[in-house]
Amino acid sequence: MMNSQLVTVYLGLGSNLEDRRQHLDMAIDFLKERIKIEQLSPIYDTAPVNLPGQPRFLNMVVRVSTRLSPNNLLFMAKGIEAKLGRVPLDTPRPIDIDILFFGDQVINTPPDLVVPHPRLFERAFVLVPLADIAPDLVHPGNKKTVKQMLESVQGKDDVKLLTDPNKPKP
Ligand code: PH2
Ligand code: MG
Ligand code: MG
Repeated sequence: MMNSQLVTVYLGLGSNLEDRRQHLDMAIDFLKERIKIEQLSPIYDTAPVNLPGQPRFLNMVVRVSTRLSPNNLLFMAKGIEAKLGRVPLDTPRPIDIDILFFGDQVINTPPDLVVPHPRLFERAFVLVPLADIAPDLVHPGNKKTVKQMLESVQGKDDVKLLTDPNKPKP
């Protein structure tokens, strides 16, 4: 079989079920078994968006490189969500793994695979950590950089820096 291209992918991770920090760590460990983790953003404590009454989230962004196809990567991400106990209901989730960017590809096969993520430009909980590791990344649809999208997004004040996972734990 022909080897497919190595592609840089940005994943958004979110948890709003305790232990949130441990759920992020476990998701990263599962990801490491299948794809190469290149960089982790800091972790932010964020107000829930469009989920009234739900607890606050921890959110972060991960840069990975992979030869998996978008569909296979999505399948893997759903598998990790299931392993961490996610149920397909509107209840607090141990982990949500979203494909934010897949190289500079534009993929439109709703409902499951729409890349870049259709709501990332309006989500401070995605753009703040993304800007920490990829401020100059250009959105292939709207041609804006992450930094530019971050300037016009609302809700940045309730995206609070928790900790930088790249620094050793105290
Ligand atoms: N994810 C959602 C909807 N709302 N809010 C925050 N703060 N963080 C999330 O990850 C999040 C959300 C849908 O996946
Ligand atoms: Mg999501
Ligand atoms: Mg999701």
